[in-house]
Amino acid sequence: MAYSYEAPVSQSLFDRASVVTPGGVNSPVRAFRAVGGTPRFMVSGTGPYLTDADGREYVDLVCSWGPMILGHSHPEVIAAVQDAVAKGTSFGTPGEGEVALAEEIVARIEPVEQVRLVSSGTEATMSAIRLARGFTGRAKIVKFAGCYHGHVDALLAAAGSGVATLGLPDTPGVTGAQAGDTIVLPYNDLEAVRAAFAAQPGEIACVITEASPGNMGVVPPLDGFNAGLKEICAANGALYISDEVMTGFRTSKAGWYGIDGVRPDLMTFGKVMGGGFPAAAFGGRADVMAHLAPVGPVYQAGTLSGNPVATAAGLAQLRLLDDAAYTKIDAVSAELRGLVGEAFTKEGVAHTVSAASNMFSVFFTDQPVRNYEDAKKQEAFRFTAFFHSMLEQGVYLPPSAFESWFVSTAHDTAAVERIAAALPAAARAAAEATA
Ligand code: KE4
Repeated sequence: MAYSYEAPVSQSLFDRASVVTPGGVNSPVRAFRAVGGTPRFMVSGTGPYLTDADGREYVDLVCSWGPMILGHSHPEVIAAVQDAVAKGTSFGTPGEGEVALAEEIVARIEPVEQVRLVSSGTEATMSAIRLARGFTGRAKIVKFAGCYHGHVDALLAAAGSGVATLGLPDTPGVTGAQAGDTIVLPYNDLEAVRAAFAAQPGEIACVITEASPGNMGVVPPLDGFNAGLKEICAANGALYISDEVMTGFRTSKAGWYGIDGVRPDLMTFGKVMGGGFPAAAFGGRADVMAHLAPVGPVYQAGTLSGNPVATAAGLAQLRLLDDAAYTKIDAVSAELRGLVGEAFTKEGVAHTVSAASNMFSVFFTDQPVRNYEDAKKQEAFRFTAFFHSMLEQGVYLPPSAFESWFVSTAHDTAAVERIAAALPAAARAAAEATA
C-alpha cells in the first residue's frame, strides 16, 4: 500500500536500525508490520504531543503503551528525575525511594500486603508465576487466549499483543517443556476454567488473567468473570493472579481492583508506576510473598530493581494521580469514544468502540467481541486504512488493531479538536478500504 506522505528522516533511521537490530526495532509492535509503512522515530514529547524525526507533530494516543498518563515531559516528573539523577543513577543497595514507592502501592491497592519491585512487566509476571508454583508446589498454569503478559516463555502461548498482531500462535523458541504446563482457555468462559480444574485436580498452581484485557484490543471481563476466577481458584487451592501491568493506576486510583473489587492473591504492575522509566512490581498476600527470597526459597532478583531514578519518576507520577486526574482522563476518553463512534456511524462502517474504564479500542465488526476468536473476526484491513489516514493527519494511534488506545490528563480541548478534525477523512478511508 503506497502512502501519499513520506517520512524520509524516519525512513533513513529505520534503514540504519534494520542493519543493527532485528526488524529495526527493540519491540516488535513498533515496526508497523501490522499496518505497513515507515515507523515514526520520535524525538520529543510534550503534553499530548509527539514530534518525529521529520519534525512532524502528532497527537499521541499510545502514551508509550500506557505509562505517560500525565502526558509527556510533565514538569514535576522531570524535576523529580533531575533531582534523583543528580545524586547518582544506581547504587545496588536498598534506597529510600523504593521504600516510598512500595508504600504508595501498598497504600493504594488493599490486597497488596507486600510488593517486590522489578524492571519490566514481563519480569513481574514471570516472577509471580514462579512464586505461585513455589507456594502451591504445583506446575500447571492457566492463561487465556488473547491475553498478553509479557514475553515469558510459559505465557507465550496464544498470547495477545505482538504475538496476536504478528500471528505467531506457537512462538518458536518456546519449548514443549516450557509451555507444556500452560493451559490456554477462551477468555470470558468460566465453564472452561471449571473443566480445566476438574480435569487436572491438584495440578494447577494459578490462573493469570489481564484484569481487563487490552492486548487483543480492549475486551472487558463479563460481569462476574473475575469474581468467578477468584472463587474457582480458592475452591481448588490455586492462586488468582491479576495482571494489572496495563490497568494498574490507569483505570482508577486502584486500577481495575478499584473497579471490580475482586481480591487477587497476587497482582502485577508496570507502565504507569514507572512514570516512563523501567519500573514494575508484583505483590499480594503476605503469606505468599513470604516464600520469596531472601525470606523464603523462591528465588527472584534484579540488578536495577528499585532503581532510584525510576522510583523517583514513578512516585512523582503516582502522587500526581489524584481523583481529579482520573475524572479528567475518564472524561476525555468518553469524549473521544463518542467522536470515533459518530465518525464511523456516519460513514456506515460496521464497528464497535470497546471500552474498559478509560481504556478503549475499535473493532471493525458490529458483532459482540468477548474473546480473542471474536476479535480476530473483525475487518482489520479497515483499521490499516484508518490508522494511516490518522497518521497522515497528525494523530498517532497504536499501529495494530489488537491494542488499546491511551489518553492522558494532558489531552486538552485543542488536542481533542485535532483528533476530531482528522476523524471524518479517516473514517471514510476505512469505509472505502478493501481487503
Ligand atoms: P513489559 O515487559 O513490556 O514491560 O510488560 C509486559 C506486559 C505484561 N502485562 C500486560 C497486561 C501488558 O500489556 C504488557 C505489555 N504491553 C505491551 C502493549 N500491548 C507493551 C508494548 C510492547 O510490547 O512494545
